[in-house]
Amino acid sequence: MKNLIGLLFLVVGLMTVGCGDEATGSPDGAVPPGGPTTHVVSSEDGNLSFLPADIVIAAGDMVRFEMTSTHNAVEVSQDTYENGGIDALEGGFNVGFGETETITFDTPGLYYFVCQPHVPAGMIGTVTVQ
Ligand SMILES: [Cu+2]
Repeated sequence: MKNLIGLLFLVVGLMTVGCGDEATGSPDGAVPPGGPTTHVVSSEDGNLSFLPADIVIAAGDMVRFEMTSTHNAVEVSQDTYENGGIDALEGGFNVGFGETETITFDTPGLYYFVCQPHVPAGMIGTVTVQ
């Protein structure tokens, strides 16, 4: 019984040390090397494409959509994307004309987005989250 209590204190002690290390692992809230990255998808007035149109990122990364005044970036379903539609995906991201918004992608998968007025010109894009 005495040994068991001793073991219990040892385990609790180790857990406390573990938490202490974690708390001091990221001073000043700095993102550690290998942590989330912010990528940029932008547009230019007079240029009917996203820059870049297709990007591959890691789960937990962010994409900052920087839209100029004549473009938006609206998430759509795969079906809408493949059929040249413009209907926004319910619950999807929606960056308005001239707006800049940072979206976090936590779940791996393929995300589709379009610039609604310029779908006929092929202004569409994807975010692949690995
Ligand atoms: Cu556009």
